[in-house]
Amino acid sequence: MRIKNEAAAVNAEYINVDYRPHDIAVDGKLDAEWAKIENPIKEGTAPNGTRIARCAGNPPDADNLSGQFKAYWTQHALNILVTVKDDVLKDDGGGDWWNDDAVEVYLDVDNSKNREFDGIDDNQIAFLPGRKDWRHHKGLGGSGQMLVDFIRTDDGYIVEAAIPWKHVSLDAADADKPVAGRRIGLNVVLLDDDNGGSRDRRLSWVKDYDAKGQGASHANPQLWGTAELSGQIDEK
Ligand SMILES: [Ca+2]
Ligand SMILES: [Ca+2]
Ligand SMILES: [Ca+2]
Ligand SMILES: [Ca+2]
Repeated sequence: MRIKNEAAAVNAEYINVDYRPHDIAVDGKLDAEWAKIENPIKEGTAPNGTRIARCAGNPPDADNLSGQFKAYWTQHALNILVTVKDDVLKDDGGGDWWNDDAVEVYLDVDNSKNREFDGIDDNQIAFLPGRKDWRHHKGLGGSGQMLVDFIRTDDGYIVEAAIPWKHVSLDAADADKPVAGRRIGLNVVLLDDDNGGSRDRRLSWVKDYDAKGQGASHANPQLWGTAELSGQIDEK
């Protein structure tokens, strides 16, 4: 198991990720299960989800761009819910989808937290509400079917996704499988474009910007937070 390579330090950003037997339903509706997911963090709990609110300088108005996420794990996938407020949805970036509205999920499955993508199990996956589609931008892109629901709301959008462990290098069938106690590197990022052309703003779960105020976690897994898989597998 590559878990032995886990970085010694635990980042300040840290959540517990509970186990559930079933992945999300791709049905165009917010799954009821999410209301029961709390993702306790080290100091207290986050009943409405963990806020994605870090940026350089002043944060935007909540209606312009704000959001939170929740997660749970199954033997098949990491399930994640990202609820986003965004006043104007844009999808004109073509191949440069990072200039549009998007949710990015970063996963370092062995929590090695290298300074660069390790080519083993570090992944950048983008979910694009304007196209109801996703991209595996950096990482493995292995087998396993990605399950994704995009739900438009009055003030933005919701992404529900089940990211198969096989897709990001863990295989439930072999020795390197998801188990309670395992820690994975994680970050969740929101991208916002409101007027077409290039991206307008960006928010991150972890504080990840460099001295120039640019987001740096897209290239540096060392900056990512930590999610610990918890709970018991129900074998029935
Ligand atoms: Ca659903
Ligand atoms: Ca906006
Ligand atoms: Ca890694
Ligand atoms: Ca927007």
